[in-house]
Amino acid sequence: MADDVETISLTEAAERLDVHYMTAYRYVRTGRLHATKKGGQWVVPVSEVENFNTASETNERPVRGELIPKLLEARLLAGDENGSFQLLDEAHTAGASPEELFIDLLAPAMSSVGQRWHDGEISIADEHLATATALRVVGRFGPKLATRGRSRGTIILAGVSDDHHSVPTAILRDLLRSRRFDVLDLGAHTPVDSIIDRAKQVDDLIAVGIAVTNPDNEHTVTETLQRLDGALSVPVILGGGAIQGADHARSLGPCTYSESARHALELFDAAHRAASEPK
Ligand code: B12
Repeated sequence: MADDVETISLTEAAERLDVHYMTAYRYVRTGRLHATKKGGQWVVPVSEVENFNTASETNERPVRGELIPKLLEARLLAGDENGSFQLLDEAHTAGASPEELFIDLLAPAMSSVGQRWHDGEISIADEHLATATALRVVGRFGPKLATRGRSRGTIILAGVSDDHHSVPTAILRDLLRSRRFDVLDLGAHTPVDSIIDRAKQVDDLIAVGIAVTNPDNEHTVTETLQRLDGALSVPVILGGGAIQGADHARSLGPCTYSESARHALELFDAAHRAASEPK
């Protein structure tokens, strides 16, 4: 913030907005009120407060859905775990479903981070900070989405060897847990032998989910699918940003293709139904 910008303390801003200090602080943490820290104290441009006041009626309600991915992206790029968490938490309190939180709010924020990295607008360090913060927020939010009740069986998720993208399986893990599956997320860059070893230790295995996000890794994907097909008798659900459609998935090897996160959830439900049918 330029030195010539007239600023006031957050306490003063709260008074001028006629809200409690903590409400004004929440506006800052969720990115609705632009503020910076000077000497350890939050300061707010006077112009921000004036602009904010004119739109006060919308600020009491949770942030409108379409605004969240952009605000969330800014919080993630700032490494602001609390602010990112709070944005999702408010949307959750306002009724957003687990799918809406992670697929419609978090995933687009991360996708925009990727596009801005690709366009050279942000650095690899920025992308890494946003990703590390996203993983912390998913980890913190996940338990809020888990539902009680009898387990519907176990699902193993993994990214193939040489694919270092770990958010796709982290997100699907919590969405599947919210549907009462036990989920073993082996994470990114998992050798196929390890997937097979772990799968053989599970007695209620429903399916294996493979996420592919790195486009330069097809031979490893093919080897993984062929090995899993030979070793396991459960469906292997394949999806992710690097899979360009059903034909592409089929060309890579034996699998059930999922075109989106929601489609993947439906396919895991179908695998559960198939596994529950009397033999
Ligand atoms: C973070 C990131 C990285 C980080 C990953 C760190 C980490 N711990 O995760 C690092 C820096 C390592 C990285 C590296 C690279 N990356 Co990168 N990365 C990203 C970024 C910005 C975010 C990924 C992410 O988390 N997305 C959010 C989640 C939610 O992604 P999602 O795909 O929507 O996930 C959903 C699907 O998988 C879906 N789904 C559908 N069916 C199924 C089935 C199953 C079983 C599962 C689990 C999920 C699933 O559900 C998920 C949840 O909603 C993306 C941008 C983007 N558009 O995603 C680029 C991006 C994926 N990366 C890209 C590239 C090219 C690379 C590199 C090759 C760059 C390079 N030359 O070095 C390397 C490859 C490294 C490697 N060996 O993997 C490109 C891929 C382009 C393409 N598809 O053609 C992207 C799109 C950036 C861009 N715009 O160009 N990357």
